[in-house]
Amino acid sequence: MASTLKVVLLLLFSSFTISPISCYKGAQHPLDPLSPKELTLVQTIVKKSYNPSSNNSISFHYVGLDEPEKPTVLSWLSKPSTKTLPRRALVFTRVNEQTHEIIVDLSKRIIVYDEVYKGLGYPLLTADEQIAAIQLPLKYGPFIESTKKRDLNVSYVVCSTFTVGWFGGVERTKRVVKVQCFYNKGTVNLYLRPIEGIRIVVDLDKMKIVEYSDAFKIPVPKAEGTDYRFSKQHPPFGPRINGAAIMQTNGPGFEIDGHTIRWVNWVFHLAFDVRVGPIISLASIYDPEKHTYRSVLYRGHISELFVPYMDPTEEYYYKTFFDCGEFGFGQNAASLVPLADCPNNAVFMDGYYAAHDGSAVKVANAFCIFERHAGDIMWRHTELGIPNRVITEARPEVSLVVRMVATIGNYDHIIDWEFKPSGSIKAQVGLSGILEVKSTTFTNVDQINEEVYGTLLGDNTIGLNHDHFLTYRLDLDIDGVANSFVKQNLVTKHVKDNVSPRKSFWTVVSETAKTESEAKIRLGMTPSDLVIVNPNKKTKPGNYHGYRLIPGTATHPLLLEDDYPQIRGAFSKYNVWVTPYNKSEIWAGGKYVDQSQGQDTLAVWTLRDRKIENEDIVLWHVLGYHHSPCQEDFPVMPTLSAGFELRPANFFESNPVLKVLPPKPVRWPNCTAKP
Ligand SMILES: *[C@@H]1O[C@H](CO)[C@@H](O)[C@H](O)[C@H]1NC(C)=O
Ligand SMILES: *[C@@H]1O[C@H](CO)[C@@H](O)[C@H](O)[C@H]1NC(C)=O
Ligand SMILES: *[C@@H]1O[C@H](CO)[C@@H](O)[C@H](O)[C@H]1NC(C)=O
Ligand SMILES: *[C@@H]1O[C@H](CO)[C@@H](O)[C@H](O)[C@H]1NC(C)=O
Ligand SMILES: [Cu+2]
Repeated sequence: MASTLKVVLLLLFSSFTISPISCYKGAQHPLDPLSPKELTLVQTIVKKSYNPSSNNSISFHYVGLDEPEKPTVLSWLSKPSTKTLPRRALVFTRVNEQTHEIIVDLSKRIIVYDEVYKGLGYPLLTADEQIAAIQLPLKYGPFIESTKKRDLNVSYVVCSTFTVGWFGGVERTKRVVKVQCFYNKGTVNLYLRPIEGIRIVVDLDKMKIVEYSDAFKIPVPKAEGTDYRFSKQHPPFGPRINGAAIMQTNGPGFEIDGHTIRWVNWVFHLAFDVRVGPIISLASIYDPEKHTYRSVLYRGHISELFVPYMDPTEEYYYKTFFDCGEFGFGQNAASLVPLADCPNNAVFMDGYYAAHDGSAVKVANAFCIFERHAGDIMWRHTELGIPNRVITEARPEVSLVVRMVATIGNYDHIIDWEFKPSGSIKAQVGLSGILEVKSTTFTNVDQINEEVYGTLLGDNTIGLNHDHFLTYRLDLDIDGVANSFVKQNLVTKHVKDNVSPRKSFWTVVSETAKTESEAKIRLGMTPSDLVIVNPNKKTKPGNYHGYRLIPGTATHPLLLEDDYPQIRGAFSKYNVWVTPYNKSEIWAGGKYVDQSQGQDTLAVWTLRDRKIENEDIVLWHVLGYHHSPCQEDFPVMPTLSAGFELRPANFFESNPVLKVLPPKPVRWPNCTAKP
């Protein structure tokens, strides 16, 4: 056993040194997110390009890596080089009420592109401008009057910004947000205590209230029972949750080198982006038979999250949010809490983004990375069929998880990427946090005599119906960039001519999608396995190397297709889309989502019906929930998860984890804990 171990380790080690992965020691990885230094440099270069003596104020709405062209990255990786590729930043700014699209060459320290964006829609809202906007009502005479009228003490009023959406007008609107206010006296759970009847519109460029009305009043729901802090709970308590800790006497089983993570048979790159949060790049898996790493996922990340609420009344109709493109997953990343958000064996990584003024902001512990020992079984078999013998083989499952939490106002999104030694990649999003509710006069469902657009969760509180549609952009490169998308339809066949006692069976009828229109799929309609294959690489028996998409629950939009929010969120129409790789098609709801009119969505791009067979292709997967709230979601919602799996399908010649080396036994120490 010991000698086998040594041999395998040596093999692994020698192949490591010839693998492309270790060739960039000393140089910066071309897909690294912008460092704080680079963010500061962008700020300096961009600010300098505007006349500092003028009164123009400039705000930064997106600063991210301008991703180098894919062939450039791949050739950099394949050649042993310690040279850092030229670094460029993509920047969206607002100057003089205009949006600028800028590319900064960080290596040459110059702006290489600067154009005013004249199209529809606006960039990400910054955190700072939202903080400024929510202060405005608190000093605004008519609002103070309104709080008095409701017997509310304005010192306990907290407001929040909400994007306004688009509802059919063709004229260009100002960059405005709606501000809704809440009463947090006696609770920190402000979202469960909305102050109804007041309409506030703030112009973000002018930073002032431009519309105000107070139409009616309804008492805010009571504070009692809304607080989620442990210190505010009253008996009866319980149950007590049993604690556990992972012991890894040899430390973590993974290695982090800059942003590159190596674990067991995987290597991948992890980046932080202000808009989409975690980005997994260049995920490759080691094939011990081929003695090499094999590419699986060039780039994978959430592209957009569409959350339309189902209350069409004047006070709530506009709530149709695009959480990535309007608010930013990275901008709203929470600092993860050790031992609660992540287990004790987790390692943390910070994230950085540019603030409103362009300066670098650190999100401490934005990511955690940990080995998951969940007590699951990787594979097993008990053989009872051989007389007088019982043969049992089992291997414990261990996986590697990368986690980030984006808290957009009331909702918390727990974003996980999980890698398994078997070659599977699982992506999962857990929803937690607070529901969006409205106040009502009803205290019991028996009193309800009108449409309330949700569920009565308690006295005076309606949890509003809504959807969550998440779209993932998955640029799979299965053993190379040229891939095809194959629908392996499962088709019922009739047994003819009475040759069998059976009447029917099903068989697989494969269909390769030639163009984008052939790859638009609403899941759940016809049974099929969806596979990205490399049509140029076959296994020994002749099957194409591939990876299967194993979807989770299929959710389809219920809004009318010509309803304005649905036009903007048109990427939710299908659960699967495939497009040819295009560096500028990253954000499924469009580059400028705030107040967009759906002019730049995945649905629009695919109207070109481009060729996708044996091309560099990108798989888009939309998953979601229709969320009709229930009382258990109140006052804070137990995590609800959805996800999917990317799983090798004829990628390996046989079970890739047949010969995993079982973990060494971990010694439990005596009862004395380490200080
Ligand atoms: C800048 O602002 C000051 C005071 O607000 C004003 O007097 C001046 O004319 C402005 N200059 C320009 C170039 O707009
Ligand atoms: C409002 O609340 C603040 C802070 O608790 C308190 O100091 C103030 O007296 C209150 N105002 C009124 C009118 O009750
Ligand atoms: C890439 O996508 C953008 C945005 O959809 C489009 O304008 C451009 O023409 C595309 N480029 C190619 C080569 O298709
Ligand atoms: C404690 O550790 C010692 C030596 O490491 C071992 O001999 C002993 O059995 C352990 N005691 C318990 C209760 O596990
Ligand atoms: Cu929900």
